[in-house]
Amino acid sequence: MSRVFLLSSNVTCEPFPVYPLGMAMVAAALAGRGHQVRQFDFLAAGRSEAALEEAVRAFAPEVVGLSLRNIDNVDSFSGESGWYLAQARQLVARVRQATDAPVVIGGPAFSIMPAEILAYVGADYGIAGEGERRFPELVERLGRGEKPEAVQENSFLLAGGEIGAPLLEPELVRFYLAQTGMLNLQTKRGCPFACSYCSYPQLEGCGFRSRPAAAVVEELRAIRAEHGVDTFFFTDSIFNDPSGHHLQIAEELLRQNAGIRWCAFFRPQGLPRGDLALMKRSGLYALELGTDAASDTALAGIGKGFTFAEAEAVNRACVEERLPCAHYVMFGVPGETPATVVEGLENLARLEQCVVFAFSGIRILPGTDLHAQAVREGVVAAETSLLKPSYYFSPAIDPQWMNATITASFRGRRDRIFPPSEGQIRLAVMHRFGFRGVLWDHLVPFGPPGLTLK
Ligand code: B12
Repeated sequence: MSRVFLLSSNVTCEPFPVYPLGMAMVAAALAGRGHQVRQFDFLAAGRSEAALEEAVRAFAPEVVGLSLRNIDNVDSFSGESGWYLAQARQLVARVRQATDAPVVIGGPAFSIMPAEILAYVGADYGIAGEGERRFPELVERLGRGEKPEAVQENSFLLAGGEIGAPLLEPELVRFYLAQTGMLNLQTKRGCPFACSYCSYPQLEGCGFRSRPAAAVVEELRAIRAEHGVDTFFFTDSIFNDPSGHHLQIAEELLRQNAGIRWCAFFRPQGLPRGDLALMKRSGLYALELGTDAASDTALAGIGKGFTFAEAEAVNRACVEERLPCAHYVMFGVPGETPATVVEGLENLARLEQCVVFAFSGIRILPGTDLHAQAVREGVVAAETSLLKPSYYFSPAIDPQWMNATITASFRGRRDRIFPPSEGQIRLAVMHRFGFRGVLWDHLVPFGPPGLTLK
């Protein structure tokens, strides 16, 4: 049995602070193997490095685990303030002042560029991908005095039915409930789609590994009973699954009378009104839509596999069901031209009673098709490190013109948000006025009552 100190380094509050679920999942796995675990959340601790150092000293760990959720905020307008690795590196240095225990790093951000991040933050070991099996194994090998390899590459380990419950810390639950009124849970892992810019298949595998719906809902009910939480965000890469697992979850929520409200990230394709109605009855209160681009040319340019008309049909079905939805779209993607920017903005203008968050350029992630394309087109050199963000902009457009054109098109509309930092300002105001949850749903006419924000 070892003493393992877990540290969540995430301080990102865009679009809202999220409970450190990855840390809670590995904590549960470690505890299940008989290890003693202390979970420390740097954000909930008021970002106090002194408190971190004190907690590490007091616990006297044999291993420290650092959970790294974000590298950056994928917003090309942000610059240094939206880059989080310097902070993580600083935390490792601080931990080292309090202990000689080896530092192991993991988490979705780490798993995107394991070797480079390990070297940059100065940790001893890293585990890419799922931590539930690999991390306890590593802790046990270290306990036996073995010298494991520094970086363990991702291999997908757990079948859907083996994914367990997080070990939630009551103190952290209280912190996040006060911030957002919601917790998060995963109903499946994996992503079978092949969007050219995205790392989800690399992180979780190309096929869905679904948890049995009954187990998910029992867990939600247990969390509700223990922590008094009634609002959840399902963190699945894509919640709607052509095989219908999302509908099984909805049916099970109804069957077990779970009494929760929930939101998730959806692909805007194949979501007919009847399915939305079922999910709404089960507690769905808002949908985040990975529309990703605003014209058919741009959608094809990133390999989305659906048309804008399909996204528009989903928007219409949401309006008919009076379900607030938000479209996340990127401009400047492969294939984008001045004409497709204009066409895309016209398409977005037609979407009724919904919110649109627009991003300028795409954060290039290693190992993606977009990265290969960016190298081919000379947007980045093959040897350029992607630790600091590089953004893809179609060579056929002038980013400044594009940004000005988007800004002009969205002007005067409180439900059209560009750049993302603009949305952050509005959401922060709503938060100050006591609103909780995803917040953007208050900007839709049939959403909960909102503020009159310009
Ligand atoms: C769901 C999700 C969201 C939801 C979160 C909702 C919520 N309430 O939780 C929303 C849409 C709000 C969101 C927002 C953002 N997200 Co997001 N999100 C995800 C997603 C799809 C899943 C994350 C998750 O919760 N997984 C479930 C948990 C259980 O898994 P996990 O954290 O990966 O943990 C496992 C392993 O990583 C590992 N592990 C974790 N910690 C540790 C520690 C150790 C020591 C070890 C050994 C292992 C280990 O074991 C765990 C169990 O297997 C990931 C992509 C993905 N598929 O992973 C992106 C992702 C994490 N998000 C990302 C980003 C950028 C953001 C935003 C900054 C975007 C923005 N500007 O708004 C914000 C930041 C939010 C915040 N406050 O941190 C990026 C981060 C990479 C990067 N470029 O920095 C990712 C990887 C997507 C991507 N490829 O771009 N996100």
